[in-house]
Amino acid sequence: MSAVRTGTLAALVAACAVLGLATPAAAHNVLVSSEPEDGVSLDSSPEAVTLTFDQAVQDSDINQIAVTGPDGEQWVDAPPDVDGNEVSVPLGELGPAGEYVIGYYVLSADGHPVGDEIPFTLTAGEAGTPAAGDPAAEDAGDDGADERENAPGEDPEGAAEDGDSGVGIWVWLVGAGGLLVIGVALALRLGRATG
Ligand SMILES: [Cu+2]
Repeated sequence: MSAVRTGTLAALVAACAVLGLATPAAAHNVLVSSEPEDGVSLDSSPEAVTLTFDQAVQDSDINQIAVTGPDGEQWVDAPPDVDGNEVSVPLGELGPAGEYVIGYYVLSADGHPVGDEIPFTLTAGEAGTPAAGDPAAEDAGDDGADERENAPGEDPEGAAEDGDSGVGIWVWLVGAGGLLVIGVALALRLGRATG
C-alpha cells in the first residue's frame, strides 16, 4: 500500500517535471523577454541570445540554447551562461538570410525544466560558419552550392525540423510525457484496487 502510494507520488512528481505542469505551490519560470525579440526582423546578426525570466534560472547541465538556421544548421557553439534571471549565449555572424529559431530548455527555480522556441528573421545574409559538430556543417568545406547537394536528408522546407539539437528534446519530451500519463493512470488504479 505505502509502496504503491510512494510510487504514485513519484510518478506524479516526474510527470509534473517532464510536462512542466504548473502547481499552485511553486510556479515554474516564465519567459519575460528575449533578445532578439520574438518575431523581430534584423538586418545584421545579433551578438548574443539573452533570455530573461520572471525568476532565477538554476545553473544546470540541462540548460541549453540553440539557434537553428533556415537550412537546419546550428549557430550556437557554447553552453549557456546563467546570471540570475538571465540566460545567454554569444553568437557570431550568422549565415543565409531567412528564419532562425532560438530553442531553449532551462531549469526553473522550482526544479522544473521549461522550454520554447522563439523565431526571428535575418533579412540580409551574412558570411558566418555554422557551429562545428552539426551534420550539415561537415560538408562546409565545399562552397555553398555543393554543400546543399551533399547534405544528407536536407531539404529547405523541413530542414529546420530535422536539426539534432533542439528538436530531439521535444520529441523525447512528448513521448516521455505520454508514457508518464499512462503510468500515473495505472498507478492510481492500482492504488484504488489494493486500498
Ligand atoms: Cu514548475
